[in-house]
Amino acid sequence: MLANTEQAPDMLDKILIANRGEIALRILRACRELEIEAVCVHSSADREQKHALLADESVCIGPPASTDSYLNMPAIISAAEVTDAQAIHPGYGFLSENADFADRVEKSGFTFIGPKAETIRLMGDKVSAIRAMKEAGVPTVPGSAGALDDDERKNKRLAAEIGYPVMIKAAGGGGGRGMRVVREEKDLIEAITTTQNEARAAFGNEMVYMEKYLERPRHVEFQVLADGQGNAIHLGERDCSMQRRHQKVIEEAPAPGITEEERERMGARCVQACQEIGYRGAGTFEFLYEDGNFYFIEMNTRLQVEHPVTELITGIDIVAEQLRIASGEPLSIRQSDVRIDGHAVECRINAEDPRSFAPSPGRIQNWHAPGGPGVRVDSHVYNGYTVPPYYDSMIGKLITHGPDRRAALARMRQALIEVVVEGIRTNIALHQDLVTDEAFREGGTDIHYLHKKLGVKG
Ligand code: MV4
Repeated sequence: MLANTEQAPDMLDKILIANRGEIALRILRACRELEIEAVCVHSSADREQKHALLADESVCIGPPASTDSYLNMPAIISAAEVTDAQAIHPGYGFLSENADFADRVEKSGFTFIGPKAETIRLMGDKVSAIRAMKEAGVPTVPGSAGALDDDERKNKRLAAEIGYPVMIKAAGGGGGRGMRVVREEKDLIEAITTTQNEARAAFGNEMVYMEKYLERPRHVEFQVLADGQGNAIHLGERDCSMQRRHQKVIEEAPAPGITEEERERMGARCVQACQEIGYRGAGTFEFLYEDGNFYFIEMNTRLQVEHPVTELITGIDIVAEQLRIASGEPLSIRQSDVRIDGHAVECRINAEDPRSFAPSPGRIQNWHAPGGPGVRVDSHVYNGYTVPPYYDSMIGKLITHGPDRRAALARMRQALIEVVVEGIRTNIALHQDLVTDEAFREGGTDIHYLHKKLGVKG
């Protein structure tokens, strides 16, 4: 196995990072380890970004609004051309799951650091994603075999067969957009029509499908790596159930209560699915987990915000692996090399009002990072940094690791005491409340836990 610091002969020499914030810095750091030159692009609001200041070259790609900068495909591809970069890393969000962007990157002669455009397209359409997973032997939610048509009697019969409550979801949706719970037959037809109309307006695709609605699931997702040359491995699972309005707040790995046997069985299914669809790069299989059963809901074809918890328990640098795979190297890690060591927890620190959850941009007057054994801080902010109002409010992530869940949580409690962010409002107090919450400390709280805990407040 190659050590992380060795530059293999055929590695990429220079890449462009098409993102901002903590993830741009994370990718830059991986480039430095692999001796790959890094070009960063930034909006005019992001000139003082840490990664822009640290990069080998920086290119301003447009005004502050994302649509004019981080979503501006011609500007990003031009930046790659003028700087002579070989590949483009999209990070997460922005253009990371845009199949047309992946296509344009490749057609312009660059490597897209991610799966093939056709794979992104396959997984972007939830109906085709579920069909592909079913064929590969991944367990899915009981539901319609494909998109619904307008036959009302047939749809009512289908819902009765599945059993109420059911959920109507848009094929073009995902991440919580375009879905509706139906508890009784009298509401079914209107729910289908409304979801279709919303889906047409929001995604330009009116296709909807039906699933059994699971009342109290947990969100458990499996991390995979595949080289597109027939080799694939899984790095175990994460629990991301602690969320508010589809924004994850705390993630951890491994998922509480998941047995080694469940991990091996589900991991093997995900690996097999990767091989069957010719997957390439890092990816995540999202499942709902309820009463000991896994149900596939979506696949993310990108690096995820919460990748560090998996890195800490496996010792594998997921971003470095993405860069090796994009360089055309076969996977250097075998499944038998992957060991789960202890437990890791991640708290997402957001610049937001603790009561309203509204973004709280502004100048950070004082920033102090926590430290000590098993503490990792992934953040691009510094003393005097101004959080711009144009983008996501996440300003960094605290990630702790320990020999077991109790130890990882104890380190997180201390990290949350040590961290200082002054000048803007943050959700640090919420995290302090959560890591001392009795039910959360027990482990295994479901996706509705935070909503219920916040009660009238959230
Ligand atoms: C569901 C569900 C219950 N039953 N599907 C929300 C985001 C999208 N990825 C899928 N989502 C859900 N699908 C069935 N059949 C509940 C959710 C859901 C959810 C899932 C994961 C994490 C947080 C969530 C919050 C609300 C609803």
